[in-house]
Amino acid sequence: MTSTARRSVGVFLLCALLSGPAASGCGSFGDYARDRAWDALDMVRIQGLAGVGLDVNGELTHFFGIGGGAFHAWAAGIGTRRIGVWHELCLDFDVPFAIVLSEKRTIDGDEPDRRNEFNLYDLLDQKEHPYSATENNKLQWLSARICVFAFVGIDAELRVGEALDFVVGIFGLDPAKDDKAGAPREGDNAWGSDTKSQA
Ligand SMILES: [Ca+2]
Repeated sequence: MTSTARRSVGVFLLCALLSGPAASGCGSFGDYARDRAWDALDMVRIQGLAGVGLDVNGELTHFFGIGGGAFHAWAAGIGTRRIGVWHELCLDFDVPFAIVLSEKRTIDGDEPDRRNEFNLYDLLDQKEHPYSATENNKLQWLSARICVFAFVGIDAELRVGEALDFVVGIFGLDPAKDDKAGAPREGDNAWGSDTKSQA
């Protein structure tokens, strides 16, 4: 079993429990329950880490942060629509007062699976794209993250925008536009290179 498959097993079992019985008798309720389960999982990322590197970093939204570092580590916990164990490379660079904020994260691949970068100078110079990200909706901007790593560590993120998506999702709304998206499949960019957002 590949690492991608392993980390999806827990999520798959959760969704199978929710959608399996319902799907046979009422497919739409099965879809609804599965999407609520994914939305709930989107609200936090929390990972225990063990590997090589140093990182101390705090971020409030994708625009304000302090600290930085880099690590290459095994991660265990909750990622984006995945539960399990995976190998992760993370590069952080946050200068106070939002001069530069950058995060690049690779999970089992060469290209960054997840990236967001903001440069205040580019904004002040009115350059075309002071912010860019691989994640595809502005709800991603509302988050609080802390990472402390020195060969072992923890990386935790409360995703306020995704919590909002979960709450209104109960009533059938989908501001994150991620319902029916399901889990990242083998070989997929989990966040979709074709959904790059720029602002
Ligand atoms: Ca949703």
